[in-house]
Amino acid sequence: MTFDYAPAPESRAVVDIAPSYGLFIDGEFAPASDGKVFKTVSPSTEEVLSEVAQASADDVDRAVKAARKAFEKWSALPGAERAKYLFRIARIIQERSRELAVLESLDNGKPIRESRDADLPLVAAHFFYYAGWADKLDHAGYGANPRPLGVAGQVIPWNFPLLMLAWKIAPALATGNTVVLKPAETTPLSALFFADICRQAGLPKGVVNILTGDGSTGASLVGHPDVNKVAFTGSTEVGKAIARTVAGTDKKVTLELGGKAANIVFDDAPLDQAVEGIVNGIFFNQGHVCCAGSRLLVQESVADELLDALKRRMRTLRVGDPLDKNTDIGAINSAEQLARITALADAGEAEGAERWSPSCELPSSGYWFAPTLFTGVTQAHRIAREEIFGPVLSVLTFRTPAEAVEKANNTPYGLSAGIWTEKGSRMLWMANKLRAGIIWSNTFNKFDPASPFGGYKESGYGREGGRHGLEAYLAPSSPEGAR
Ligand code: TAP
Repeated sequence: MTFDYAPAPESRAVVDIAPSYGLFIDGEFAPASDGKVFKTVSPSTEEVLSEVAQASADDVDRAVKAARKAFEKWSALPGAERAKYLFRIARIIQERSRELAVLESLDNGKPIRESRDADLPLVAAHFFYYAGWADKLDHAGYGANPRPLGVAGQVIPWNFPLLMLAWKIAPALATGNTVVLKPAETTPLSALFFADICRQAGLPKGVVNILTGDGSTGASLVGHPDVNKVAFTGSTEVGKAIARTVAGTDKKVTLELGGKAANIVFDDAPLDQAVEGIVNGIFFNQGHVCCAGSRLLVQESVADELLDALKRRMRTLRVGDPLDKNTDIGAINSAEQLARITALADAGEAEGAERWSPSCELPSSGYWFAPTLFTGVTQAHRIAREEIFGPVLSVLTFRTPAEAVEKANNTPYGLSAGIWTEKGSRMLWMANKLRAGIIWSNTFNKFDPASPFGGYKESGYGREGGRHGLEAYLAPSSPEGAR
């Protein structure tokens, strides 16, 4: 299937999607051992994009064996040699970035402007960043000759398919581990294209294996006795199940789970800038963002002014075709996710919050949800407590900084927070009081491969990104310092 993404003939970019894909094991694409397949659809059209192999427990075993075999040589390569492969992968991603951006928008539903200008540049940046560490691990602060763990079993969600893959695979390979990765069921395609990039880069067979499948494939991978390290991004519920599976084993685990971030606006904040940050915080990627600013806490004295400006701005948001460069909000990733968002928004209304959306026409096929604002929200409402993972903002007010902190921290999650104020002293005071792994001030949703990312409380443990991200893939060095 060929898709044209052609705003102008001279900037034509095309992605070729095959009618079917196999699993990527030991450098080859092959069908599942029991022949099972599933369909992946475009959430903006409900059109079937391709049929993909559904990995069985036997396939998991084959992939882990391939990764184990490859580990011997891969871990023994000098870091500078591993770096060459990672740099090569990063460059190919840059070269193929338009194709990959279109693919990501088709399979996920996200606006092309975001996949092109945010996801893809960050994916390449991650590989470049960790390529740079591969020959400097002795200087990472883990003692001389830090050792890789072995085979990493990695399970990722559907909201940033290629970016989550980069967060997982780049540090694992840089540190000398080999990988078996399972992408989410609704977004398998970019991981399969990445498998092709690994071949193009000449990566030795078995170093990266991609197993498409559902939750049962993820569970088999996590529970496989020869997996040394588990890296998971996804829901808190599945994260807890994974923690139970690995309890009592010597597997090392990192969990990046849900969030319910407070975006806190003080009366001295630059309000126009804050409005942009609020919009970016909750409507970026349809709100399918674990660190989304889904609770707006606004100081009472500026609440009316801010909400007026926010509504004006929301009226300008365009919802629709992900491949249109003017689209701000694309499709909801799946019918199931749309049902979850709808149910929670309905609960918000039923519990007494006031619902508002700008008038906007939604396409007739596909999965869509208009940008939505709830005012009159109390801390007891489900929309203030539960992760919606959609374009729905719950607004609460506060009077004092202490009250803002109390409300912001009143959640089982602890992933991120935003602070909008002109006062540097207040930023620092708040940053110390907020129980969140990432805190932005006068900005939101800023990412950098050099910056560690991860949560407190039920948002999980471990950090990805930066020097800290290496730690998750390294064993402490032996007393002799020998590998
Ligand atoms: P999940 O249902 O948790 O799925 C995540 C991944 O785990 C998918 O690949 C899924 O496969 C797989 N999986 C499902 N059940 C499993 C099991 N029992 N054992 C092992 N793997 C299993 O989450 P989702 O719906 O894809 O993503 C939304 C959630 O992820 C949100 O709560 C969001 O906050 C969180 N999230 C967190 C972060 C960070 S960085 N903290 C980033 C992105 C998303 P299937 O696709 O086949 O179900």
